[in-house]
Amino acid sequence: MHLVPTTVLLSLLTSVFAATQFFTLDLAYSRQSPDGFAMDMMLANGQIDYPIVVNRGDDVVVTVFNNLNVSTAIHWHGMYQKGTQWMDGAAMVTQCPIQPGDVYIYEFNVGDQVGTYWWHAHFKSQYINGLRGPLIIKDPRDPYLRQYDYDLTVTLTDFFHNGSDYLLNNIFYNVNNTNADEPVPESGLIGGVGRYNCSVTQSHNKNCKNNNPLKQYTVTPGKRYRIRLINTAAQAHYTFSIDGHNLTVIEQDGVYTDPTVVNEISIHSAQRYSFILTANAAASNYWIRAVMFDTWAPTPTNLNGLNMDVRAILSYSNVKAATPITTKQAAVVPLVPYLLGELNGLKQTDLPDFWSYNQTLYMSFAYGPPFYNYPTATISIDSDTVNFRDSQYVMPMPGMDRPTLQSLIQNTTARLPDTINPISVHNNEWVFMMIQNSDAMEHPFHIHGHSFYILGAGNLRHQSVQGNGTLPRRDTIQVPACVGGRGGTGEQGCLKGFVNLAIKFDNPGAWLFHCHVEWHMSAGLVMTFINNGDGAPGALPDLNQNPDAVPWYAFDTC
Ligand SMILES: [Cu+2]
Repeated sequence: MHLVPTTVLLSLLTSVFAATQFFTLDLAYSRQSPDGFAMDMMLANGQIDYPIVVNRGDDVVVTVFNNLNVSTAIHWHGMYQKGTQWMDGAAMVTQCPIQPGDVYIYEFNVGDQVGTYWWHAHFKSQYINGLRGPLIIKDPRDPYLRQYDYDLTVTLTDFFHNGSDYLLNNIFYNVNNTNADEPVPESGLIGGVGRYNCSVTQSHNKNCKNNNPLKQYTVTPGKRYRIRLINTAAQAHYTFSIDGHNLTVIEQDGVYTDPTVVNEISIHSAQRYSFILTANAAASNYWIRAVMFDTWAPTPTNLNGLNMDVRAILSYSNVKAATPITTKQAAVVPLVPYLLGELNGLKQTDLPDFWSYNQTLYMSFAYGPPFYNYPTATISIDSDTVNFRDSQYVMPMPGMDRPTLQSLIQNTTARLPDTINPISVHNNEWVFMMIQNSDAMEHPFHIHGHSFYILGAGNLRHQSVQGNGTLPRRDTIQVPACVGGRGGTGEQGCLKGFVNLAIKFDNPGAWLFHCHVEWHMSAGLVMTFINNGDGAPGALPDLNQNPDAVPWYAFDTC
């Protein structure tokens, strides 16, 4: 008998399941009242949180019809897009915006990526209007497959009663917004449903119905549920819990984790967790809680009627559905993301030791109103090869500039504009990166086209967190806030928050790295990693040899 290596068997298994999956996203305006207040949203196929569900190894073909009256682009958050860099969906980075009336066909292979992702517009903060939804990759080789009976997705978001253009141009970029305050949402949604108190704002009344029914999830006693939690908010950072139940976390951002039992999960914008919930409590109705935590918290008088304590209901199928009377578990067992190790993943000792990294980057940022009183976010970088100070990212402008990836493909050694905060990396090099936070709030940073390892986090000269198990790996991580200043958190003399990351740049292309708070991104808290492939054959398409290597609509429509 011949012995076949396991890896061969596994790849055979993948190819058996892999298929080409076709989807259509028809982007259009749709009048909805998810929290009781009726307004025009931008939705795909007329549905809030339209889901895309595929299997490991699949080719995914998504035809996007832009029936809006504004340009847009759709990003597949967490997908590496290896070999299809122009499908990443970052407007003016990897493609031209899709003009009103135009079509863009996104086509990519998910490779070995599995788990919980999401799709969202990546242009001018548009996703907060509703251009967002789950992207789920099911895994026939899921090591936890036998530990749950059902698989469901729960989105958390913040909901605004105004559109993104108004919020950006009238509220955020306002000369009177001298504190760079972010727009405050009117409500929070769980599974696309929330409840707004219409009596708070008189002018809202004619479009508003009180006591909007909350989202209800019904469970069968004794059954086990994998719940995929996705934070699709513009800014809101949620503390999530379910009364009377523990949550066994098994996945973060598409990466299996060591099984970790908690009863509270703190989740930032763009992050995802899967946990297993067993319906083994007394048959009853329980509160699902998602409590917003953010910088609006100290000034609750100015909250537009926002109730930061967002609720949904977990109902056992053998009792009558009713408003729960449960309370939150008294002893909190929180999830510590900096310690949530990857299942069978790498340890610190498997990575380069500190002196062996190919490049070290020290990044800090400033957020505030230094420029003509308009909110501005800037990045400073110290590294072996790059130095820039207080530099604000400016998106290449449609009609004037080219998308960054196009500039790179056309001339892989050209100097790219400083305004995109470019950082060149060599193909396959390891980069050590420390992000320092001198601000009073946590900021969730996201990398396109890669995931990063989290080596440690904490506050300088103060406690730090570093596990001795396997390292966490994911695509979005919050940097701890600056704490303990003389005048309180975030004041002068506070201890800066930091997170240390290790990134292997094994994906040629132009990849954004940015804060996922939409307002901060719009203010310029963004930089661009540039990997030109170092001339490796096929690293980037050669448009002279093969003009059709990239679809014409990627670069020719702006
Ligand atoms: Cu931020």
